[in-house]
Amino acid sequence: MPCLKSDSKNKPEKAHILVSGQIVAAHGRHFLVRTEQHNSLDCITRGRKLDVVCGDRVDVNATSPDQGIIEKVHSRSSLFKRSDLFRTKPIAANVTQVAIMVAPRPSWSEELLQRCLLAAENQHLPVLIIANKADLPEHQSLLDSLGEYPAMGYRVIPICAKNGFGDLAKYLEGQLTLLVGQSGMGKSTLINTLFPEADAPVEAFSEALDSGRHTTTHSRLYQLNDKSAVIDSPGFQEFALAHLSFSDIESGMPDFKPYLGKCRFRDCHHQSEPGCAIQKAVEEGKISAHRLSFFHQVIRENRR
Ligand SMILES: Nc1nc2c(ncn2[C@@H]2O[C@H](COP(=O)(O)OP(=O)(O)OP(=O)(O)O)[C@@H](O)[C@H]2O)c(=O)[nH]1
Ligand SMILES: [Mg+2]
Ligand SMILES: [Zn+2]
Repeated sequence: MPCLKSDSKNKPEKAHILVSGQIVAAHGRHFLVRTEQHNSLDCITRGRKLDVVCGDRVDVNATSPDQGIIEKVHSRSSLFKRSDLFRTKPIAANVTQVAIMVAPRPSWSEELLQRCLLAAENQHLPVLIIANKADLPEHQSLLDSLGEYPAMGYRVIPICAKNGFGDLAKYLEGQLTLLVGQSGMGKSTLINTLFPEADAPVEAFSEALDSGRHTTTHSRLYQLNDKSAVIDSPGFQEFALAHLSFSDIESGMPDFKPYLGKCRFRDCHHQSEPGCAIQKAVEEGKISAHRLSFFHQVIRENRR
């Protein structure tokens, strides 16, 4: 129940109401909060330091029937983010799984997919890989390229978001799913298919540049039912992981797991050390060579 508070002792009292809710849209320093009473409030934060993202649970001081000030952010069960040397870019809070969308056109990047996987692993979030645009002839080669990911524990779900969502709905049930991916992969198209009233902006990608047009500029949460929701997010072209330590990166590679702790040297960097269990697994074809070079690339980048 909302509780009534008064501002001062003697002056005519300006009552305000404290309510709890969830951030369903974040536009710079403006936020849309959906309250537990199912009202929508346009909000700003009390202090500039208060970091708020889509999915956050917050306490709001409702200053009018449709406006408020965010006073407090509740502790988060997860925070999916990327970060470079200069700043951290939180993307969504409290999500329970991450759906990474890829598609054959515009060109998708396996490296960006792997970076998202590391960010999700770091927050212990299960991942769905959505292989969109099943109607395009190049889709089979996309699926072939994703062939090794199920063995790492990632479900690969082919869909044609333009026309439907196949059996995806069952994977969304009971989850707060964050939908991420490069620009132009079809995230907002899927949102519009899942939520016909959503009217999320969608735009054709640029054939000339072979890339999306960054159509979605702000994250937005769409409620599927009482227990399930999906957050659409802006597409990206890079995904830095400066917040991850060597051991975060190591333990974020599920295909490395059976071999970790088995190298001759405890501080092995899996480069050219003798008795390295990871290099041996690569030689024996148990880990793909491109996964080890991706690992070294992220480590090198974070060292800089
Ligand atoms: N052929 C085909 N095109 C699709 C499909 N899904 C989406 N598209 C097209 O892909 C283009 C980009 O779709 P969006 O939904 O805007 O992509 P997005 O991932 O939200 O892009 P950003 O908001 O920029 O991150 C649009 O022209 C869509 O019509 C599909 O299943 N098949
Ligand atoms: Mg979009
Ligand atoms: Zn090693």
